[in-house]
Amino acid sequence: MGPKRVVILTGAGISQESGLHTFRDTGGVWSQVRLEDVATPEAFVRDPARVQAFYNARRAQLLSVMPNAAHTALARLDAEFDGELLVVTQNVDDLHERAGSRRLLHMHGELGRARCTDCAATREWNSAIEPDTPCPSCRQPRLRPDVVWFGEMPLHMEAIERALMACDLFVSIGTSGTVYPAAGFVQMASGHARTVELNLEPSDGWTQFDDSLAGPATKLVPAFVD
Ligand code: BJW
Repeated sequence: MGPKRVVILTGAGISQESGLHTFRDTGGVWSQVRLEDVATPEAFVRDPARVQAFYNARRAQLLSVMPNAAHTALARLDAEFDGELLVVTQNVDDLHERAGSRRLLHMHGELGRARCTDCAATREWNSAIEPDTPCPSCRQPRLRPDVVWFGEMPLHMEAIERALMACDLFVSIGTSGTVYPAAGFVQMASGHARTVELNLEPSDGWTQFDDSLAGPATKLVPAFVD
């Protein structure tokens, strides 16, 4: 009998072959810019223009990349699997939904959305946010990318924890497993679920998984799904 309740966690590695940098690999985002300068609430208070420029560039780049075979395989699973399925992505790109995934939660937010720090309204946002761009709801120039920075609370945690406690298969794809709380998901699923890691190379926490398969996501994920 196959699994009935599946949770899949994805990280930057699943989008690497689409042309998006990961964070911690050689040449990754955090080797080009210090995370303390762009991915904390304190950085945004200190230098909002710099933080907006960093996200404006990534938002523009996102328009030029496409989902790859790994995203497509997960979308196929979404369409065909008649048990409970939840894809939890740490990625702020929209490649899962562009591939067709529907049962999906973005725990670190979305590059394609803006949030007003004044009135809290969020909305789709695919162009640049300049320091003087007004919020369409309250007209205050207080927009920020709707992403989760260090020290901020990740999104949808109740629904994610509920799914993890009930799942019988947990699969982690393309993540270094260094950022919490996502790095702790394998422990939450262990004991009642089979846990599998699919990553370019074994992550630091690979020994916590029942199985760890090494290779590129575009090869491993379609093979795992089919
Ligand atoms: C391939 C591949 C290919 C390459 N195929 N694979 C407990 C202990 C210690 C610290 C903490 C803790 N709890 C919380 C913390 C603090 C902090 C944290 O975890 N720090 C650690 C660094 C230690 N966590 C937080 O602050 C989080 N908030 C929180 O916990 O709130 C609770 C709270 C709040 C307030 C008060 C009290 C409690 C928030 C974390 C937010 C992370 N945000 C970022 C930026 C998002 C926006 C943006 O994109 O700019 O999220 S940081 C960045 O890292 C991004 C990613 O989602 C995240 C994870 O990275 P990921 O996806 O794993 O990428 P990489 O590069 O690390 O790994 C890629 C992997 O892919 C590698 O292994 C490659 O080998 C592999 N790969 N090519 C397959 N082709």
